[in-house]
Amino acid sequence: MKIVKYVFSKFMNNTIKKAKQMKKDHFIREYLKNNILFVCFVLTNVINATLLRFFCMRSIENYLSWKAIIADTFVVTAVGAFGYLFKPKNRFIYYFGFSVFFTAICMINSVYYTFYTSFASISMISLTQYIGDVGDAVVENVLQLKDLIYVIAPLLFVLVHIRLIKKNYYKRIELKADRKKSMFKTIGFSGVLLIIFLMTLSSLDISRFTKQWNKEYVVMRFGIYIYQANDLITSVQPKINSMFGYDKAKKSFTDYFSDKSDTAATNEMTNVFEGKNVIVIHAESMMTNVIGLTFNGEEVTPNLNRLSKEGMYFSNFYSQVSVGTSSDSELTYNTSLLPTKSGTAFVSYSDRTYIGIPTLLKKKGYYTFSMHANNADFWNRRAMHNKLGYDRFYSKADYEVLKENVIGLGLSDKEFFHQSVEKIKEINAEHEKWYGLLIMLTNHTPFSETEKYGEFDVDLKETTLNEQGEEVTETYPYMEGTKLGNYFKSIHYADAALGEFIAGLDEEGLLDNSIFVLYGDHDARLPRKDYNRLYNYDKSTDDILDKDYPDYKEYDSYQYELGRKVPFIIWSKNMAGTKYNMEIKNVMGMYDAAPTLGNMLGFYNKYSLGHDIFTIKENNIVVFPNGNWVNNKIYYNSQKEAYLPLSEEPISEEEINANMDYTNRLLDVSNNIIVFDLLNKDKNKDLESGVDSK
Ligand code: GP9
Ligand code: MN
Repeated sequence: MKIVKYVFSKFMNNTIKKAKQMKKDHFIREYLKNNILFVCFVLTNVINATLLRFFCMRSIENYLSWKAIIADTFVVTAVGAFGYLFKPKNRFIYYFGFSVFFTAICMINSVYYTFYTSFASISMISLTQYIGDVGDAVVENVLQLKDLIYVIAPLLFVLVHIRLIKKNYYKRIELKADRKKSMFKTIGFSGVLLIIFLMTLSSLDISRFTKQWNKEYVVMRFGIYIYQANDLITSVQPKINSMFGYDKAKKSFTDYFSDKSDTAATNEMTNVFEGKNVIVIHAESMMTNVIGLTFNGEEVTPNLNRLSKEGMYFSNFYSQVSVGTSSDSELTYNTSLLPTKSGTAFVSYSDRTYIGIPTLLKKKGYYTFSMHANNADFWNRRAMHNKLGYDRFYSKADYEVLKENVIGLGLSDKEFFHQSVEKIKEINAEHEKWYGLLIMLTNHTPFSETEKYGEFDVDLKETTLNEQGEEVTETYPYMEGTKLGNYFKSIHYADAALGEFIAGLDEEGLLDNSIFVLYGDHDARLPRKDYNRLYNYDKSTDDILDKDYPDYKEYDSYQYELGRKVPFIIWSKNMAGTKYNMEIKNVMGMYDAAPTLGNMLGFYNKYSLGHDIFTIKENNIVVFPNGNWVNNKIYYNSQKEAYLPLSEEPISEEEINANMDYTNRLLDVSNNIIVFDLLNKDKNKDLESGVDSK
């Protein structure tokens, strides 16, 4: 009896399952039958977007990135949902129109990627000099099959449409259709997709999305359609920002510069390096606190230590970056302006006028170049290096990038420098005077490829004598395995690369008539707790010392913020022991670099916001984009509205208020210059003569 019951229930279960399955099949079939145009629209456009990723970023996790697939499906279904508002016979026009539009996005990006290894941006349209380049690119590239493959989508669509007409499809579904219901159901479905998508986003995804400069990353995570919409917004925003308030902005600009001299003040450093070749190193994430640091007697940065000892070392130098990190540093170093309040100057305001160091040196007969073995479009450098006045930008395409020479983001610094020496040698042979910027890359967060940095222990080794009088070495983990520890290994590598570069230049005689300038672009954003471990390590517990311990060195939020200093060094081969070999302790910011170098090399830009440190000396103040500021006496945190005294000198409230006003004024003037393009002679007719804006 039990067996009969069992067999019967098994039979019934199977029958129900089959019935359900049939119902499901029936439902799918019915859905497909009634929504064939919509389904076709969604599939073709999602496949196109996936194909684009496949052709551009040939790695399986990129083109099959499910986050991007969900995002693309969301966009296409959301757009497609409104197709239901049209009568079935008119719906084709709507879908076809959008299909052509989406296909165009994929095709343009496909062509653009082949040439620039990056995705297209609407803002490029405003950069007229690029239209020609891209136009040529399209023509030369038009025959590539991979760029045409996307056309299959709208063509297929037309074929489906013709077949549906023949089958009298549109009339048939006209009778059944509840158009609004279908639309709301589809919107509901795309809403679910959106929620799923949003839930998968990490804070890194969101931050990269808002900055929009790492285009490959954004396309990989958000899909091409959202990327392009975001690009439209970020491109249009600066235009909107600059539509209102021009007169007020111009007045604040004129007022600010009215009492500034048209010529530079002179001092003991004026023109001392005039006519010298200049090599500038943009040292990625290099911080001042590594200088002089040792582990088990070994220097973390022996070469940097040497440069700082032999050269002119500015030991209280701050970078002034905002969300534009590397690019903000380049902006401020070159133009003595501060980052913009929203967006980034390099990405959002690349069509503005800038007075960069290279532009000014070109007027003195210099040949100017920049070198960075990464994609030229990273941080929109292709456009901006031209704007800043570099005659030539050597980017990834100019370097041989073998797989074995890649660390982190790209070509290793050692290999980059090695290949760059050859290029500088050629430049030196062709040009009488030259100025070049080299942007390092390997010492970039997350500092995780420690096996590639070479041997450098950040543990603690202690050697003692045992009872028998033999040496015994005890090893404690100390900074091993921490992010800061990995940073030290990485910076040790970067330092060695610098050492090899200097030796390479010297071998070719390229240091003989040159000065070498190095700036750290920004801090490495390392955890504060790691610094606490560095300064307060308790080897007996392998942990941080107790706060009550007498030797405990508090590394509080102020220390952390002040500890974000970066090195600024001017060095030349035989500088050691000369009058130039000195440490300058006055606070200094990235915006003081151009005026200081200008005084030494013989150029002047009235519209600098920083100062020549040898003129302003101890009266200098460094303004940060978040409204904080520091001078020799105080570090002021504007978010906390609190300060840390840095000297014994008394501090008055008036002094603090005056500095706060100065900070706000400077940030406003800087932002206005960029947003309203106030250095453009054609737009700002009152601009004084003598300033040749590009
Ligand atoms: C990109 C490199 C790093 O080419 O300069 O930029 P960052 O992430 O430091 O801004
Ligand atoms: Mn950087």
